[in-house]
Amino acid sequence: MIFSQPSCIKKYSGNPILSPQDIPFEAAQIYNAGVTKFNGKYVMVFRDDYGRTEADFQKQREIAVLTGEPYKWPPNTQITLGLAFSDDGFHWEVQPKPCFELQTEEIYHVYDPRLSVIDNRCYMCFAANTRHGVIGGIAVTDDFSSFEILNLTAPDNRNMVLFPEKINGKFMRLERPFPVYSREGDEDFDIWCAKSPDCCYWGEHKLLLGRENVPFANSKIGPAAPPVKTEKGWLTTFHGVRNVPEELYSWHPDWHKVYYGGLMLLDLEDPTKIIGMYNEPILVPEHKYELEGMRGSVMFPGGMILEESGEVKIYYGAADTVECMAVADIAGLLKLCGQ
Ligand code: BMA
Repeated sequence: MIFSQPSCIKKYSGNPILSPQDIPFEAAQIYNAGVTKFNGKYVMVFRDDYGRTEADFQKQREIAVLTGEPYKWPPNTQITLGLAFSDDGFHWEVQPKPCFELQTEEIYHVYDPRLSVIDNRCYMCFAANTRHGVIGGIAVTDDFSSFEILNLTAPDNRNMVLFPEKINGKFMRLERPFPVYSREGDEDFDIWCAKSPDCCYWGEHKLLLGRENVPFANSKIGPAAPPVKTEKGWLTTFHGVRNVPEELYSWHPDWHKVYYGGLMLLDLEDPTKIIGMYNEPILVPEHKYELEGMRGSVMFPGGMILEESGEVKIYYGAADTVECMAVADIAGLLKLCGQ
């Protein structure tokens, strides 16, 4: 199935907006950033994978060919989260040091940050790989130098995002647990939602969107950028994965997944109800920086900002290697969702 990029969403001509060479500390891939506006500035927290370059992947390919053994991933990958500020949302000033790490005997590293400003505090959801599975976490900060951890989930869960305000007095989040027994087939996962009185204790879990209701995904789906409030409802991106038979460009062999950006609209009063959805992807890989990288054809939105002018900035990781953005106007996006 071939999809085309909707014409109302324009990829920024200056893409990528952030690449490994822009980072003043060790960086091999920069992607899947969370972006918001906080204290009058645009703020980005980005994922920085280091210790594993294209040459290391290539070396492993040569070893596999020479020895006839199965391909082994290059060792020593590490991940940290970096911080950048911007006055216009397009040009970024990267801070000299990473801003957040969480390493314990149990937790290896955190990644895929998502930012939401609620009551003038900046909340950051993240995923964490642990010895006993993948978990989601929520931290809060006022200055990006100290963070308070509010919640860590049980495995397996990730891709959590918070709504930017309390709804009927409660925090609300979208999340993507990955149950293996109850869904037929590999990696067939859905989007759930949950509520909390204080952002620490979470309950009222409910299925929001089943993968089977996303026509362009034949594998897992999950939240992407945190929702934005519009007159018509909560507009939110999600990611939808399509397994394809042909091998896609990747630094390692056997990569068959296209990650698309999707778009849906949730009810303002009760965001557990979907009131509109675009049946095709809103972010389709088409440029070299999207098709070629550590894992080609991965489009992963992590930030969406609605400006007063009606302009919408969408930030996305491309090919698990660089950070990019696209611009749309709110009327066009709502139209895609049937409004
Ligand atoms: C997921 C996460 C994302 C990544 C995606 C595609 O499992 O690791 O950060 O973009 O895979 O590789």
